Formats: sequence, structure tokens, C-alpha cells
Amino acid sequence: MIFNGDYVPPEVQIDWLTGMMRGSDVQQTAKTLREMAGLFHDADALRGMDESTVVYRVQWTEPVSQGTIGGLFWGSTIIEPGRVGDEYFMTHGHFHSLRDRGEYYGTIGGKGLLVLMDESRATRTDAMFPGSLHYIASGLAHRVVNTGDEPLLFWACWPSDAGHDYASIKADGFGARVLLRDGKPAVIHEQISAQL
Ligand code: M6P
Ligand code: ZN
Repeated sequence: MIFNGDYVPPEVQIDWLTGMMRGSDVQQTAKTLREMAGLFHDADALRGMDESTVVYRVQWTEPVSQGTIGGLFWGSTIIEPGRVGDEYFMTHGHFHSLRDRGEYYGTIGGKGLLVLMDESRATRTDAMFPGSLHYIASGLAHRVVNTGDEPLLFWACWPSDAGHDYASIKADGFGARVLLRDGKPAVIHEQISAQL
């Protein structure tokens, strides 16, 4: 029986174009430069900035509890335009704790790059622009970089049992950074140290 009366999903409204969500179940967070220290490569540039600067905001709804098998979460992310030194503002980025869980991102406004990395650190990027839809296959870490001069807004849908694994990103970052080079964004891949 599908409708057994035990479960009533919370009511949530979304504004597609602004990314705003309303409803008793909506959660939100704002990530500042202070919380992102260590993720940007130019520590000196970071020290010269206001650490209360908001880099990105996330709103989301969890209609079932985290870890529930078969459920879905839904949310928006807005990344401000800006840079730390030559490195564009970005999300933290994460693997899913359960590696075999995928995700969808869909872009509404702004422009940027979706950085994808597998467990071997092989990294590639996809262009994000209004209307771009991104199926993030299971096993890939994902980070979004705002390379434009206006906020970058995208919606996301991910499994309720995916979880966020930030530890390896904190320790090793991604295999590529998106930096300002010659007046435009460039994807700079890390040097692979020679194997002995
Ligand atoms: C998307 C989803 C969320 C994620 C958010 C910010 O909305 O993937 O699960 O939390 O982006 O990304 P991060 O957690 O890597 O900072
Ligand atoms: Zn994810």
C-alpha cells in the first residue's frame, strides 16, 4: 500500500529563479571565508580579506531523515562572485560517504565550472550556465566554481543516504584548481610527482 497515512511530506515552496526555499522543513547554511580556510591555495591573499565574507549559501529540505535508503533531498546553492587571490570562489566540494550514490545539479543563473574528481584524483570540469544539467555519476567528488561576475545559482537533488565526505577534500583538495590566468579562468591541473 503506497498511501498508508503514516507519512506526510513537509510542505516546501521554491522560487526557481532566486533559489529561495520556504517551509518549516527548510534548512540553510552560509559558508564564510573563515570556514573555508585551507581550501584556497593563496593563504596570504586570504589573510588580507574580511573572513566574515560569505562565499556561498545553501538551502535544502530533508523530507526523510539522513541515512534513509531510497529517499531524496533537494536544495539550492548560490555562490557569490569573487576570488581569493587568483582563485575563484567555490563550494567546499565532497565525495558522497556512500560512494555509489549520484546526484543532479541544474544551473539557473551565472556561469562557472563543475569540477569532478574520481578516487584516483583524475579531474575534469563541465561548464555551468543557465539551463545546464549535470548528472554527477556515483564515485565522483564534486565542487562548483563561480567564474563569472554575478552569483552562480544551481539546484541539486541527492539521495538521502549519500552523506557528505569532506575529509579527503580538506586533506588533499581536488586534482585541479580554477584560477585567473591572462584575464580569464583556467583549469590548472596539479603536478603529478614522479613515482620512484
Ligand atoms: C549542493 C549539494 C549539497 C551540498 C551543497 C554545497 O547543494 O551537493 O549536498 O552541501 O551543494 O556543496 P558542499 O557541501 O560541497 O559545500
Ligand atoms: Zn553531493
